[in-house]
Amino acid sequence: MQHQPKSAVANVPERCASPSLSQILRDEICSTSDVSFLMEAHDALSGAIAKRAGFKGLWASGLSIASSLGYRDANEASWTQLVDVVERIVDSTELPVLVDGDGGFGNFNNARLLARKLHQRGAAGIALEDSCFPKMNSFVGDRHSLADIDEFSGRLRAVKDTVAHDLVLVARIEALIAGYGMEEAILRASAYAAAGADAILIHSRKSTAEEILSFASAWHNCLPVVIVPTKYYRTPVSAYRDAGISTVIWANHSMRAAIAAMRHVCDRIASEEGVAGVEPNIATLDEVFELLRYDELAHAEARYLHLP
Ligand code: SPV
Ligand code: MG
Repeated sequence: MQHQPKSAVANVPERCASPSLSQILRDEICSTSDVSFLMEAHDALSGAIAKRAGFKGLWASGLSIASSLGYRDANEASWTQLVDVVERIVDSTELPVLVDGDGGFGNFNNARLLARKLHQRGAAGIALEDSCFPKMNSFVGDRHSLADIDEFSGRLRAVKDTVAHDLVLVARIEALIAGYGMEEAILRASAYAAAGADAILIHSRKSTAEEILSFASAWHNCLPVVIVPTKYYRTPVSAYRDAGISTVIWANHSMRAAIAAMRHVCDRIASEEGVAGVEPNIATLDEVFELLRYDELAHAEARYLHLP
């Protein structure tokens, strides 16, 4: 996936000039020629690090963004907080970002407002799940209530009518999470395809990929299939390739890595009453300055800042 930066100036985006990002995401998600990957970002820094690692597209994870804001993944963060974070991720990375829009924060009207605002802030796509507001993270508890198929299809149609081709629309099925079984999942996938979804995200809480591979086999790629192998993390990507999966989302690993690293460093500094011990194992300040492109600012100053 190639992406030409729109703006040569770091952190100065071309507002709302993102059909190209959306098209890039569409080409990736809708291509079945090979599997593509989206890396989780929960802020501009994690987005920049993912970009540095070579990822060409990002997943603005609801769980990770909520966690970094100190909220639970239960619609505690507002949709305006979500779009603010997404804007920073897009501005700083200039990568296509698929945004986890949860259930759309309400009914069809809330969902289309969210989608329109995400488009305005430069997102490339939105994933909407068939949960009820307020949602609960798929891996917490076992009483997830599913939205009515027709009502959720209305949310999808409203988003499609509002942002048409400007945002990739991924319909996420929580039927397997909620324990409804494969037949219900396929029924929902067909309904969401008819409602205008560009791709289907099938989610599973099983520790093996059996369930999502059965779905892929029954679904025959009627629409591209997106998966989130958080619980079935041992499955090799070759299995997804063989199954014709279009997109794999690594959904929360930067956030969880950050927790482990910050916990470790805080514990050491607290117990050692000093920072000498941790210094070799943390990012240098030069790395920080390089990541955030302080060099670009210096060049810009030389060019534009003529002080008397
Ligand atoms: C997220 O990253 O917020 C997701 C994936 O929706 S999951 O946490 O597995 O539900
Ligand atoms: Mg989520």
